Amino acid sequence: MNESIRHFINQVKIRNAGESEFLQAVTEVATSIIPFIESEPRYRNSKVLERIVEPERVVIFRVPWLDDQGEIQVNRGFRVQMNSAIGPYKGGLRFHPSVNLGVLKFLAFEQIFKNSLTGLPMGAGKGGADFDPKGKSDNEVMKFCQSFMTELYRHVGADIDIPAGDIGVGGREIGYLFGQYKRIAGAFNGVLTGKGYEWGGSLIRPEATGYGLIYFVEEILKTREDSLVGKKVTISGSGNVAQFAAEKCIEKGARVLTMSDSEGFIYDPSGIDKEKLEFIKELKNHTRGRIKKYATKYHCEYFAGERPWKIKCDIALPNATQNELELSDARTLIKNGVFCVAEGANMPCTPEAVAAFNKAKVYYAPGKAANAGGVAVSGLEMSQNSQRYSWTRTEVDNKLKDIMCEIHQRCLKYGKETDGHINYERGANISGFVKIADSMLAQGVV
Ligand code: NDP
Ligand code: 2IT
Repeated sequence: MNESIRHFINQVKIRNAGESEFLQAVTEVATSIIPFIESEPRYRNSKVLERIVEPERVVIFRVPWLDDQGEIQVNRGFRVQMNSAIGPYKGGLRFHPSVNLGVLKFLAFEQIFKNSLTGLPMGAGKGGADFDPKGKSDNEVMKFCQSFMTELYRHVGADIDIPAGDIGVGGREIGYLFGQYKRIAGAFNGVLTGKGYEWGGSLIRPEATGYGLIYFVEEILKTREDSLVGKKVTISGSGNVAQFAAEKCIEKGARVLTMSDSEGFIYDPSGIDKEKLEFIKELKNHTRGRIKKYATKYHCEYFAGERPWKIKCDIALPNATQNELELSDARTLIKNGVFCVAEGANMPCTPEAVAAFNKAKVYYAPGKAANAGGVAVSGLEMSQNSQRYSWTRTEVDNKLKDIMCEIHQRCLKYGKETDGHINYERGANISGFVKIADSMLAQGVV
């Protein structure tokens, strides 16, 4: 690490002590961007990176609600409005007990570069609460969402800040949040994305992150004149991203061997097919049960408390959460012949794991590029809302494919190394940065 990178990271550390995920994300980006900034005086002299790491605004608020027993519960809500250089703040809401300011700042920071890479006019934000939807009744989830929006509504708006889903926030939660926003604001507009199709949502938004991830993997495979047919794929997670990544893999002729939740993973050597995936969707989206049930139903192995990275595969797709794939997992994957790792989740690979992949010349696609399909179709939902019009499934799906292909091109622009290997991490960071930095410079000292 050179001296200016070390100095920059130290300054960020002092100002954001204890926010380990945020510091991890900043270190990753700064390491690839600072050498580039040093070669471009207009970025260096304008302290643009120093500005980007400082959120424009953070709101923290109390979320009191009554549970089914009539007891008062208190949670903490957040919205990090990170960067509005290229559009209104845009990014998901996460409801999970592990949510804190540092986690949301890391996610909002990643969102800056991701949204920039989509080519759409979206700034960056992220929010959420330390609320755990697991084990709560629909009524409790609704009460919580209503209380959360009762405060959040004054900070968001269709031209100001447009939240969406993330871990623990899917169609059900977006519905409750939208209903409450509409009542308080007295307006029906595109303040949230991920809405139901009948009330302003976009077709393909539920599928977009997972499908987009696989379209991105296909672009990688094209660089070696290869395809997904017959490839062995391991997936972690069994939520929104994992389900639709698996669906697209199956459609493309790959064999999906694993899926997981926070309690363990299932290994199905014969492959999760369409029918088995429907079982997982029903289990996770409606009955809200544990992945272990799959192993009982389809008589395959279940590994309690473990992650799927010890299973031999060609392609690994970490689709659950941050730091779920560590150096030892990376080593096992490399030893077992993995050639592509693409992140459906945000920052699922630790920095040591990423370094090991790059050293072994494994194609490593960072989340800010590979999982950008979700927010991209959110952007398309915003466009449709503004036009008061809906595009067909095929129209949205084709636009998603084009966007993923363009993101891949943007990564190549700055990511190609002298030996021909593509460093997608550097490519995504620099390409995402240039558009933001140029916009900030054009807008003065902002
Ligand atoms: P869901 O809530 O639908 O699913 C999350 C999945 O990950 C579940 O299987 C969950 O298991 C598992 N998981 C969550 N937290 C942990 C944890 N701490 N340890 C182990 N497993 C965990 O969320 P999404 O599928 O929407 O999100 C998954 C990832 O994708 C996140 O990193 C998110 O930021 C990212 N992402 C999501 C997008 C979207 O549009 N939804 C867009 C781009 C990125 P369990 O049910 O047991 O908790
Ligand atoms: O991490 C992400 O990009 C998301 N959770 C989706 C954000 C969005 O606004 O659709």
